[in-house]
Amino acid sequence: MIIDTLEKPTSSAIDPFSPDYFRDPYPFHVQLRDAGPVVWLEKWGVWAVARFEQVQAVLGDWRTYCSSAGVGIVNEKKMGGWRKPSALLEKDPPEHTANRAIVSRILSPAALRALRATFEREAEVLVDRVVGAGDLDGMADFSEAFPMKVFADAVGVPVEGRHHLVPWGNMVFNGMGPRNALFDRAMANADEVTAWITAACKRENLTPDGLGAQVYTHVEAGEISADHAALLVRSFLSAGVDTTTFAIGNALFCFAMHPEQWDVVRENPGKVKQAFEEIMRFESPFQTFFRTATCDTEIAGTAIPQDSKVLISVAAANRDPRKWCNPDTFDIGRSTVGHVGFGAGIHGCVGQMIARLEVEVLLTALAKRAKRIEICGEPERLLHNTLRSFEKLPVRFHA
Ligand code: OVM
Repeated sequence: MIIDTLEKPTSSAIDPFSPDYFRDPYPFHVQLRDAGPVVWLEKWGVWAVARFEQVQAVLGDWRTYCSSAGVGIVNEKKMGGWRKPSALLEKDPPEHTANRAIVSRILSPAALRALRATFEREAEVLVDRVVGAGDLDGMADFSEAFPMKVFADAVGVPVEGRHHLVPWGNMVFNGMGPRNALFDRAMANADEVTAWITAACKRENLTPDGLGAQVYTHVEAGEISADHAALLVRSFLSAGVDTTTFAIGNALFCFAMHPEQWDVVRENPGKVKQAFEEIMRFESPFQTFFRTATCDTEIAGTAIPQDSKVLISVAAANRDPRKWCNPDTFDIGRSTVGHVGFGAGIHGCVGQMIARLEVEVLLTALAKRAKRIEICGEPERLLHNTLRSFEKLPVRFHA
């Protein structure tokens, strides 16, 4: 493409991997969106898109903005990554297509229907345990407890050592950021955690009836190798725990801060689904990731050279006033159509239906029993390179 009217790039000193940003990213999102359709981030030497229009355009154009150089800040094609690349997240078509088809079928609507009754039973058990139980940590005791039970059971992960899923998720998602203190802390026990995860992905360590075991039916059919199956199972364990844990934590916080909207849900549990979409828009758990330019290109007249890393702020896009009315208002009654909390395009979250099932079932059970969700202490914000939620969320569920 020949472009003769290139804009002078807008640059910014904003650091999206700094504690100030993690504590409250939203004022920075305003600045990034208002700076222009694409912004040069001086601190890290990467581009950033934060407006809805450009986020959607970049996510919709995998040929120009690839995933196979990693979706973190590091160009893994040039530098290598800290783990073997994911067969889904860090692949482009055609490999991505075949791998995604396998996982997508395993997470089909029929498969999820079969999980619902178990999820509902476990939601009742957990809600029973927490409602009226006094001061709790909404993260460890509720938000993490549920996926760690139902999702790990569904995949067929061994119960023994299951706690390794938490530091693994921390490695995966903090590992997409730059080599800062969060990155290093996440990797502190990497060898032990990786060894456990690697073992857990093997056929002989998975329950015979779970989602993980189903990946291995494609080995028996001669379509993929056992190593490749293990890599696909690893995606379940990487993408499926932190994301849902933090989404549930964000839901608790939103409803604690907006008790009148919790009342609406309690009176009409049919509204839980729509409420969850608003939570995904308003407090997207997975806020920041990257694509890499495969060729010299441009965004709204600004030249983006080949191999540029482009930071995508789905969280900023989800509050772009160019797209949403009163974007900073949490409103479970609004239309959330088009939110990019699950990403968009060919890499749009393949697990979004199981995530929705988990959260819907859990919040529905909670809505039946808890009149009020009270924040009973100072919430401790999660400082994290790519995810937004809480480290600790002191909470009381009132019967
Ligand atoms: C994967 C993977 C890891 C993290 C996130 C994700 C949001 C996928 O290993 O495939 O999707």
